[in-house]
Amino acid sequence: MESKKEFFLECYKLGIIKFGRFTLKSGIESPFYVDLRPLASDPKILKNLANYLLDMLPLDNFDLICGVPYAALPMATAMSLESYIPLIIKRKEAKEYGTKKMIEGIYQKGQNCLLVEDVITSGKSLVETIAEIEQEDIKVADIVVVLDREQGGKQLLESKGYRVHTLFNISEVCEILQENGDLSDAEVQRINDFLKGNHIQFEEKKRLSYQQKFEQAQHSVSKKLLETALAKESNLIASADVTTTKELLELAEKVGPHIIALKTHIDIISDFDYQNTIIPLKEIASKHKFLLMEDRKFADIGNTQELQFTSGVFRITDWADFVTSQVIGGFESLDCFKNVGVVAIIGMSSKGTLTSNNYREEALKIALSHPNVIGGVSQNPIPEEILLFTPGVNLADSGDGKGQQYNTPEHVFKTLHTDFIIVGRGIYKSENPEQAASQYKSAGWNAYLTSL
Ligand code: 5BU
Repeated sequence: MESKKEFFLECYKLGIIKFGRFTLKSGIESPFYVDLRPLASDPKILKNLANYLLDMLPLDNFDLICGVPYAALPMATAMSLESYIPLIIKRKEAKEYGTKKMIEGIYQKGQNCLLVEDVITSGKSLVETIAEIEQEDIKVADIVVVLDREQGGKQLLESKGYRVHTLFNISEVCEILQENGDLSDAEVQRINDFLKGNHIQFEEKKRLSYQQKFEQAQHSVSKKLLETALAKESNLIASADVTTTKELLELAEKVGPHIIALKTHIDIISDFDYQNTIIPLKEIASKHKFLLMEDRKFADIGNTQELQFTSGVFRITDWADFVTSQVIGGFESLDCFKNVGVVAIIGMSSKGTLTSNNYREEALKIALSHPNVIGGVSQNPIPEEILLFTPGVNLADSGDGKGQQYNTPEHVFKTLHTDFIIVGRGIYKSENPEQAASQYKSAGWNAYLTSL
């Protein structure tokens, strides 16, 4: 057999240990994550593993072998095949019918059983398993473990009189990986601190600034938005969900100085008239230097979307700087939005939305590859190549009783690295929309600065 170190590196290639930032079942954040189940999928490795484990043990002591379910089951089976020591199986839950047995297989009371475990952390679950086996009058004195996470498990079991044989422990594994150039000195230091029980600081991923995003932006509308944000020191988009032209124009005039864009649902304006609604709205937008975002959420085939975009009474193509669109119609359905920027709907803020992980992943693929797309609407982080627009923002972070779910500006900048917040009722329903817009503008800008 190859050396233990070489064997470990073979195992490591199967992806059994990952380094980074992981939240364990206990809620604790760990700098590494171990899952040895892939070892069972490589027959040569599994067989070698069985022999490495057997080599460490006084085999004459054992009448039986038992693996802790599930990860150690194939390991125990392989050890049984290599050593001819009979295997027994411990159930995870007792059978609900019939014998109600916890242990399956052929055994006699008083026999000695070797217990096999893949990973030991605190040792608490092993203590429980041993108790269940001992209840059947099977003796356990030795436990063999593939990887010791060195978090007190071995000591706990030894204090109860068990012998614990471990093939690898995490410090030695880190040393091997460091020598091999797979782990940096800083990562090893962080892991050692974690194992000593010290609080560890994970490096927060830094977001790109508006300036950096401006420099890398390809689309003219992205550039315009970022330029406006920097000039006005604002990342606020006010959502004007009002239903008359008068209210729309009044709101635009009041909030104009504080926003980078006004978001409209133009089809809810009951007295819409291109001359009287759009022409003055465009004048206010150019006076206060903000863009117009029509939240149309197109969701059809390309040809229909093109008609909805260019025709009808609204003629969105003639005045909107950018529009929102679903990507449910596929990549080519976005081709028609040539003269505007498209904000793709990746994830929605409402309770029970169907924009699942899987949907968002597929939607992002379209958004990231389509040249008309400048950004996405989402409640989750998205890649930095496109801009992130986040609605569902309110300083009072509760809901609206109709399924809307709110977050504060601090929250969305800190956790999502959002670029622009969209605020509707927080502003237009406020007694003083101008003052509210100014408050959201400061809150958004400060949250952005803090997130840098
Ligand atoms: P509110 O009053 O701040 O809840 O308004 C939010 C606006 O953002 C409203 O116009 C919605 O149509 C829009 N919105 C949203 O709230 N959530 C989403 O996921 C998407 C759009 Br997409």
